[in-house]
Amino acid sequence: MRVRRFVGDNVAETMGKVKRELGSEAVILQTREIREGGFLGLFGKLKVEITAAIEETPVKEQISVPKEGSLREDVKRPQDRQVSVVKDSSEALQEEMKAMRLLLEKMNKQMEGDGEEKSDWPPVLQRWADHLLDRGISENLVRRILSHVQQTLSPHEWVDNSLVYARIEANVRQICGQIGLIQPGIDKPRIVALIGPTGVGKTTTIGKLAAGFSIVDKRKVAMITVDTYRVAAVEQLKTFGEIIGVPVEVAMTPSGLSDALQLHADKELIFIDTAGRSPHHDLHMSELRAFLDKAKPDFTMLVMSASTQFADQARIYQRFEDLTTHLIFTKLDETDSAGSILNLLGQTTLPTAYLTNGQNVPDDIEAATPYRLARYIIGEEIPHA
Ligand SMILES: Nc1nc2c(ncn2[C@@H]2O[C@H](COP(=O)(O)OP(=O)(O)OP(=O)(O)O)[C@@H](O)[C@H]2O)c(=O)[nH]1
Ligand SMILES: [Mg+2]
Repeated sequence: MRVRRFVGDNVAETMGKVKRELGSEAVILQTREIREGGFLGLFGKLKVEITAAIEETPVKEQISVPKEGSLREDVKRPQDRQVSVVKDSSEALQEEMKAMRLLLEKMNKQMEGDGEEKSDWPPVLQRWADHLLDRGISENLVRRILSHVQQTLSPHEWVDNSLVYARIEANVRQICGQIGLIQPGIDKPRIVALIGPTGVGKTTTIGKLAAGFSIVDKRKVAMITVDTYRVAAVEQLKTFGEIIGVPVEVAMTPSGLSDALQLHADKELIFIDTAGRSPHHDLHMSELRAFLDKAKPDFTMLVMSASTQFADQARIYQRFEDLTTHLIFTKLDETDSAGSILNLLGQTTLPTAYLTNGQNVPDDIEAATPYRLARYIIGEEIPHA
């Protein structure tokens, strides 16, 4: 890992230097304001200092210790980060081993016939059971949905595919009934923060929402990113901002976030993009909490990918639950087993806000409705005998 210190007059200029020297994949290790010149640093010019690093070598070389006394105090800190990178990879290994152990336990249970209790359905309903299970809906929910079909339709109606589909869909819609969409503020901006694990589509979804509200609804919108961990993350939001004509601020610290919010007090909507957080990483979670404590968003939307398997979704949900007011499901175009969403919605009273189904900004997003959710969850096709 190559670690470098950059100094500039402001964040944008210094980030530009980082990008030019180390490229977009550089990782920001530390950002702070410093005074340069002046007596003992007093009354000097306020500058921004960014310490950044780029991965160049295999992990084992990251633990090389710098020569004694060769680093100044402020440049030493990144070294702590290097250690934490190594710690991170050992945490990841532990997680992987835990996941493997769970998988083995599950396989053992299945081999011993000790899995979830299987229901026996009349053959005409069994294909529906298989279809719903294939789509990732849990055995318990499938049992609940098909019992409802059995109880509300008479046996001669079970062969009527459209009737059974409609009954299942109505039941699924009921489970997905909680919906909550963003309403722009009237006297002061409504603040909307998107949170969630890495790579689920937070930034892309903010781009889609900001474009929709500003271009289609003609609302006054601003975006703020607190994801300053990677240079590329800031660039990504800035690019969206430039294309759709929405201002983008970069906030390095919770108090910087307050300032950025203040700057846009005249807007109707402010979107806050956060860095992807591993739900297993306590430090990351407390950093996120510090930003949210400061911003006090009106809506804190947990973004989850529909293509994540249910066990992981459930863990992510548990970890972010107390920060979350709404849910967003992304990547619905990437999976045929969005049933995991139903398992989750069956266990929460949090409303769903938006669904995204592709990479195109701003088109691939829709407001959630119980009807659309049910369509994604059950699929459109009728299972054949
Ligand atoms: N197929 C598909 N891809 C999507 C969707 N939403 C986002 N993506 C893609 O997912 C990838 C990650 O998206 P980002 O918006 O950067 O995700 P993020 O959650 O901000 O990621 P981090 O900031 O790194 O945590 C990009 O390639 C997006 O184009 C979607 O609805 N469908
Ligand atoms: Mg992002």
